[in-house]
Amino acid sequence: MTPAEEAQRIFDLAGIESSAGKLVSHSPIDGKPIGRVTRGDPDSACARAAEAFEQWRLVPAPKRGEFVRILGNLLREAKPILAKLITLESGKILAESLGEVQEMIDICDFAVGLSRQLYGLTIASERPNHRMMEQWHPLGPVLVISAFNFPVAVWAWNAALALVCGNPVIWKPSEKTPLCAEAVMVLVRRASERFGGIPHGLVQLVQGERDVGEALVDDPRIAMVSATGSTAMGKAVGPRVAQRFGRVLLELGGNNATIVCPSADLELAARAILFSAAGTAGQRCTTLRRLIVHEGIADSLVERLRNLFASVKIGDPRDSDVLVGPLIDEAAFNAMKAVLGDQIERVDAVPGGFYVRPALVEVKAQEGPMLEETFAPILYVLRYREIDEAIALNNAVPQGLSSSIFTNDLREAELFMSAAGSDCGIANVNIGPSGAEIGGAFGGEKETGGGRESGSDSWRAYMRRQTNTINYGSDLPLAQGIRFDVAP
Ligand code: UN1
Repeated sequence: MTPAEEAQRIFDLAGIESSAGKLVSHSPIDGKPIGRVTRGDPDSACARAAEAFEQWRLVPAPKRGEFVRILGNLLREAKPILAKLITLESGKILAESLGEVQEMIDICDFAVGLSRQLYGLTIASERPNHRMMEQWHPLGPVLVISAFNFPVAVWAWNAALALVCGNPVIWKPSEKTPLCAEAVMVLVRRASERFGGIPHGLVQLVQGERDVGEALVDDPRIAMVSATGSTAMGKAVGPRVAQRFGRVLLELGGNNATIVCPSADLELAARAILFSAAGTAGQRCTTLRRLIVHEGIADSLVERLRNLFASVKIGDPRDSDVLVGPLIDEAAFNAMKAVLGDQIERVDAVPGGFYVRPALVEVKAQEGPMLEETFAPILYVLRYREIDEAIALNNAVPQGLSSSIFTNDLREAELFMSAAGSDCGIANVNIGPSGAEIGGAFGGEKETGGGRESGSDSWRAYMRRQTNTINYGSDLPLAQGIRFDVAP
């Protein structure tokens, strides 16, 4: 079956209208159109979200969690079909698409538990008969801007938390993967029915291009913008939201490194490096792009990797033995070609798609395109002598998302994770930099934007903190012992 035929079957089954609208979605598998969607109206979406907020913020948080629980259960049921659509529209292999839906399910479970744990502190007051505490209140409508490479999971990380925190959600998906978003909205509507109705405008999808995104970003009714994508996009979004004192959560480009030390288990390292560098055709923000190897083991590791890169099966991501699907589009291919020139190895898999063999490039110094995030499977290899030098190389790029070290030396591992170690938001030991679980906070520093999504206490970004001081006595002592009495 062609991607278009297979997609049509999914739309019929799910009841998705995909033949109208001006915005066309293409499958990277063969480059052909698979459906169309209609451009949304940012202004009315913001108005509806603001209205929904008035109601949803008053619903008890565990009850809000109940809605997310229902959505999570529907995602469990829809996992195979939604994963298939992700593969058709984003080009990632089916195993990874199933993993992506699993991330959605996992974050729903996390958020349900969280809905009973939106804890504030109580604080000892310096004044007699006084008590201090913190409360966390809903913030307001949250705009989620998501990228093509995780067309649904990143929305779920944000939406599940935002909803239990009491906020409406507006979703502006990538214009490259609008149909996956439509499919998720079918499940949201079904969840609403099972829940007994949610406020109209609580969960909305607004399709469109850059101008639609800009109108949403600039709208003062949007309390928070959570944007995932390139550093260039974040540079445009961040200041616009700051200009109106809105809140931003940025999860932008990565240029992730792995250090391989002399004591490392090379078999383990090679497998992890292959997954992190070639998985999702090098189009994860956590993709491994820089390998920093100790000179004593570099030759044998590079040889092992060259063999793995040469044998990895590239092709139609629907085939179960394929590990690397197509690049998202021609522009991605051209970006890779601009770096590699004639060294680029295009693979003739499905006509119309852009399939490439992951590239391994040995370099002497960290410079030029290696300092940028090229969203394609290019792994640069650098050699090092001393661990301090390796850590300095890890940190000497503008981005700061993920990083990892392979070592069986406790001192090296701890140094890498210490204040003098990796400067990234994520620093792993004996696993690659990609494929994080939802339980941890996800995001990074420097040009990666500083935001943290998903697990741990990331939920706080979606709420407003209120400090309360309560006097239960009959005197009025002032803080810092200040006297302010009128003479009798
Ligand atoms: C992204 O590429 O935007 O850690 C997110 C990972 C995935 C998420 C990546 N869980 O690779």
